[in-house]
Amino acid sequence: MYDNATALLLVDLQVDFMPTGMLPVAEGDAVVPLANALMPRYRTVVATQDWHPANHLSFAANHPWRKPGQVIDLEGLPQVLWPIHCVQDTWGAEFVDGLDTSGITEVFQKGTDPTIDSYSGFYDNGHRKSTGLADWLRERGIEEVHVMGLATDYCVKFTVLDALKEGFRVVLIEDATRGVELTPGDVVAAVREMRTAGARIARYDELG
Ligand code: VGL
Ligand code: ZN
Repeated sequence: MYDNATALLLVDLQVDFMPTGMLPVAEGDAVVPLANALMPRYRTVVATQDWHPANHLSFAANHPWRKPGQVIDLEGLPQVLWPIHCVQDTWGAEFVDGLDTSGITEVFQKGTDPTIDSYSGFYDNGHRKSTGLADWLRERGIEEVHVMGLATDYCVKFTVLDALKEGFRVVLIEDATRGVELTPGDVVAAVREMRTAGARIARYDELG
């Protein structure tokens, strides 16, 4: 059991990010047993949930003639276009079946504004609106967060970078994450970026 100042952050362990989902992450299912094994060690477990309205502008389908993988300008920000995924109240947005959700203390949803994407669990991509997660953690005396989940090169990365900016110590549980890897090398680059920003990179079995 960790001390009360340490929280576990489970990023986007949702049906659509599983290998058979709408935005498949290779081996995304492999991290679910690690989440289940880790949860009992923490007093505070936060799960983020990508939670888009059907008209979300990160969906290629909502832009005529665009396809997934293309990058557009969305209200002044570069936006990768994705397949339709994690639509609110659909099966794809649910936590994966195998996840023991009874171990989750609180869920933070993101990506609800159709005009801006939100990879981080803390802020949207323009840092315009907060989800309230940082204050919620601080109110509970959390000083350190251990982060795992999907996807390493998007939501995990931006959650880790924002956690560091908010002043938390951050441990990335590297082998409990998997990436989208739109371009080969994206995952390695993302881990390097998190390390450079101040995250400790650890393996599941090093956590103790
Ligand atoms: C994610 C792309 C779009 C993620 C969410 O969870 O990493 N990636 N929406
Ligand atoms: Zn999304």
